[in-house]
Amino acid sequence: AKYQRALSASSPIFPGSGLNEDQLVWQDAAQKWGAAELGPFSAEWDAKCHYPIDVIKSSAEQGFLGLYTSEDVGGMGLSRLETSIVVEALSEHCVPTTAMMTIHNMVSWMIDVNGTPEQREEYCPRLTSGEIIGSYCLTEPGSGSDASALATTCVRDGDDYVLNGSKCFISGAGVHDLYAVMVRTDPATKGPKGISCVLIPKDTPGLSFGADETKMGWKSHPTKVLIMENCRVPVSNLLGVEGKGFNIAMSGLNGGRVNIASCSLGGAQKAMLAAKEHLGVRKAFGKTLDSQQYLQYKMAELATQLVTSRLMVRHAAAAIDQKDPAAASLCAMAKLHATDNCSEVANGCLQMFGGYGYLKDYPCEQIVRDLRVHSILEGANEVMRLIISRQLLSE
Ligand code: FAD
Ligand code: 2MC
Repeated sequence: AKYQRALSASSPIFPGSGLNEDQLVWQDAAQKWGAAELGPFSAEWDAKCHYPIDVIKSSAEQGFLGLYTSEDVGGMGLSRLETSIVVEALSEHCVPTTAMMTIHNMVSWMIDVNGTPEQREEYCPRLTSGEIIGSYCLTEPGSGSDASALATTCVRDGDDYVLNGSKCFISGAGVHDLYAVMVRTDPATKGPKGISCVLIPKDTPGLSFGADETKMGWKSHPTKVLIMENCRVPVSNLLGVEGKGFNIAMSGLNGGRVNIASCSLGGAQKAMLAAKEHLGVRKAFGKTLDSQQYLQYKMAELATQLVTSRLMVRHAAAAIDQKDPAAASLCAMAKLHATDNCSEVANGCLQMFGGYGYLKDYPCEQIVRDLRVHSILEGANEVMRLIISRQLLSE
């Protein structure tokens, strides 16, 4: 049976607005899979801090673990715009699980475009098929926003690299199988040019993990410190060339930022659908809440914030597809605008539930917690302002 959409095309927040047939097919597939495999379990995973890694792995059958990875290594070869549409639809059903899938997709793409033929062959088919899952490791205890100040050392010893240092806040750490780690191969060169990207399999001697962080949201997957103590990998695990690791990391993050912003869209959309339904049934002062003009106008404002966010996210995704020279700034703008606005949308929807909004029995409470971190990670929104203003003022 055809999947029944939650909204008709005449709704101003219909996410299929302006999409072509192929895009609508992908959106439907993601909606349908998310509604069956994520939505019914998301609250329980959150409450129990359960990481549904098996569900993530099973999504490979739908193509969701290699959305924009090339087809010759098992990916779907989708555009970033199509990827954003899929990610938004999935995250309507579970924000943190979808977000984790986007980090994995980013790692898969980084290896696809920067890897040697041997690396592509070794890793990409296993990543896209869900046999292995990847993490992205840039942040260190001493360097978060100022990422190119990273201090993890990577010294060549014959045919090996020996790594020492630590990464913090690593999503999926301890569970995932492959870590794309940004390290300093040239200690004499401070800043971005001394940085390289190295692939470290989980079972590598010298690699260990800290305890699970206790978080406000994104509770259904682990976040841990990753520790490298004389961790030895073959030189063939270098991704790209020495000194280009920061560029690889940043170009991965452009897509990452669009995808995280897409996760915010899905969360906000879900919150709006729930609030809309609630206003139609909850009575106060003798009539349902949707007859209060204040709430009607508030809904209109929130819907406008949601739709402007969606437009910016899709514009930024298309900018990557079109190799637009302003893509990095457009991605930063989309992330800044969408993550902050969608958090406001989710919080505004929570408010419309009154006291019930604060309860875990209703969806907005979890969405507000899950969306909050999107303004911090994959580059804090203050850094997005830095990226935009640098490019704006230098042109
Ligand atoms: P800091 O850099 O110390 O910044 C602190 C505050 O100062 C922020 O508000 C920041 O915006 C502001 N600030 C800093 N510099 C400036 C400036 N020049 N102008 C104005 N304001 C400024 N990292 C990974 O590498 N991989 C992961 O998988 C990953 N997953 C994460 C998951 C979670 C749940 C969280 C919370 C974080 C994750 N991170 C991950 C790390 C995340 O990317 C960093 O937390 C983020 O980049 C900010 O770095 P920081 O925490 O060191 O903050
Ligand atoms: N796209 C493509 N290239 C980029 C880029 C981008 N978005 N940002 C920087 N670069 C390139 C830049 O063009 C330059 O290239 P080249 O040397 O070839 O000319 C190189 O990278 C160095 O750039 P900068 O000179 O701008 O480097 P700087 O040290 O000033 O840092 C800044 C730039 C602040 C923008 C960067 O450190 C940053 O993005 N910080 C935020 C860190 C971050 O996003 N962390 C997220 C961790 S992952 C995560 O949170 C997850 C949940 C997975």
